[in-house]
Amino acid sequence: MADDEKNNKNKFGVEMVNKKSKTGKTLNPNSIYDHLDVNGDGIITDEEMSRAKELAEIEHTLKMHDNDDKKEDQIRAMAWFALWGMLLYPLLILVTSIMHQEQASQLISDIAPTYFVAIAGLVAAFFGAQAYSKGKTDTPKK
Ligand SMILES: [Ca+2]
Repeated sequence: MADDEKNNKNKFGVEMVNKKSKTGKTLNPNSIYDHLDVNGDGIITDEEMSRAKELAEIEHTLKMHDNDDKKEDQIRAMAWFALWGMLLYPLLILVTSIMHQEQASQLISDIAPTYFVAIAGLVAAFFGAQAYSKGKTDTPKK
């Protein structure tokens, strides 16, 4: 085997890669990390990499805050709905009674104890969760 002809191949015929070229990494064409090269010089520096990471973390935090906000709104709406239901429940009995729907009136009255206990539990859970999450996040408010 003549060394000068196949100087880039080892004895198995596999092309040897020059070790020097391994120090600089290259991205795939159309890599999903192309956007990390902010200034477009074709080199993703450590700085660009860490900045992208910071931005991703900030984005994530903002999204989490947004989600928490929506969740709290939802829970608050639910608590209000439950309280209004509690308030209007006796009224419903009264209305059915006035309309001489005695059976309906009786049925609603029968459900009342279960309903009130369930709603009370729900509202208690709401306030409990509020107190718990307030105690857990003792970071100062903005
Ligand atoms: Ca760059």
